[in-house]
Amino acid sequence: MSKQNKVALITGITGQDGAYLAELLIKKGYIVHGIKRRASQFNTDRIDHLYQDPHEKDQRLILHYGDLSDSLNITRIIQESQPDEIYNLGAMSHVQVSFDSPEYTANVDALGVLRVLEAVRLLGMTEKTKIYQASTSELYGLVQEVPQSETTPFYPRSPYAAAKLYGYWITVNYREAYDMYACNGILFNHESPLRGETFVTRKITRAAAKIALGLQDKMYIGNMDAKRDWGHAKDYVEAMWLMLQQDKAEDFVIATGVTTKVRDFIIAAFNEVGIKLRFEGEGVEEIGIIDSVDEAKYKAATNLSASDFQLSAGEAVIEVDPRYFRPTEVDLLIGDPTKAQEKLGWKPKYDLQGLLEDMMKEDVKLFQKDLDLKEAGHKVLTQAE
Ligand code: NDP
Ligand code: GDR
Repeated sequence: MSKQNKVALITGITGQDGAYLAELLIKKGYIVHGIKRRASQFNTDRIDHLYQDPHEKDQRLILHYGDLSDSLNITRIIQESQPDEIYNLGAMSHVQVSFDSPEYTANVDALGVLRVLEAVRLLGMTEKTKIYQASTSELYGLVQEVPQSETTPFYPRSPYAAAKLYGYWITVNYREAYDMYACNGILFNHESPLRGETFVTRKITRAAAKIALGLQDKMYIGNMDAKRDWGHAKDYVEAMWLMLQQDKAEDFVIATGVTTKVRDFIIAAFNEVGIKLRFEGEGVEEIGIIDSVDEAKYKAATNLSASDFQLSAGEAVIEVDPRYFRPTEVDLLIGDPTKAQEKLGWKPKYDLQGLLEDMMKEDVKLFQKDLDLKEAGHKVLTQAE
């Protein structure tokens, strides 16, 4: 292997962004080290296509067992892998779950960042190693101004966001105190076919695909009035890499500049499979009933004809369930990516429609397999999300 190969370490490599970033860096000729957590079952689905047998020569992807709550482990992995670049993507990343596990979230999402920075400092690697910290638009929380930019004040609204606030500032502090190349990407929501199943976009695309194929007849949802600036994860990992290729470490907002209501994302997703929804009522009483099926669109998406569109209860219901409401909500996110466009030359390739089409196509494909199993007489399990 050439001496020119840069070495990167990705925490959170088994997650959505970790998988796309690992693929991007390997394409660019990097040797990629990643930290995976020990689990009782394989948890590397998203990166299995990049996996190499550890006995092969010229390893491009090297996985280490580890956890951001374990400073000895983090320090050892950094020492062994000697990375030129660290992408700290590992986190308990679900906002609602952070209300259930606030202490764990703080340990991983706040102190985990400190552990990475301090390991690089203690190992005397501050001149060698550049660090990317996965900061978030959740830092803006309660709306102070729109669109949100690098200068907008923060007002976190969840244990997740409060922990990420510490991660943001400790990164800035290490940059200033020890002259480290450490920067924050303040990324707005980004999604993909690899998105975790319990985030709202993926929950919706999965439900629309299953409902279209007759595998499910109802979707429970939380606050449909929240607005998010949704981009594609493939575009966003490109921005992470660009942030570490500059002369000077700086923090950047990465966003599309377009915001959309959860409700409109639902309508658009069902529209992709030719199913129109009608919303009725207000608040928790609000339901949507399948109104009609666009024969051509439905057939194109599912390979079925509209007469195959059968639901057990006769109608697909979108039911608001307060269990998905958060104790404190972030109502409106819309980012201003001007600085990233000007200084990094970053420009997303996907718009919302492109993102939605990619997600719906993959989810229909995924559940078509379930449909085949069902038709062959197998039981198909569905799980509440
Ligand atoms: P995911 O939830 O898909 O992935 C999170 C990753 O972190 C997984 O690999 C997970 O491992 C790992 N992880 C969780 N806990 C620990 C721990 N204790 N020690 C080590 N690793 C751990 O998140 P995304 O890929 O969507 O996001 C990547 C990062 O970017 C996160 O930090 C997130 O907070 C942040 N972010 C995400 C945005 C988004 O819209 N996606 C927007 C802004 C910021 P496992 O697979 O074992 O669970
Ligand atoms: P978010 O993403 O909290 O913005 O955090 P999520 O998709 O979970 O929620 C977006 C909005 O949708 C509303 N919502 C629901 N959310 C979920 N998960 N499930 C539902 O049933 C539902 N119904 C309505 C939520 O209330 C919210 O307003 C994501 C994560 O990736 C973070 O790690 C990241 O930092 C931010 O994006 C930017």
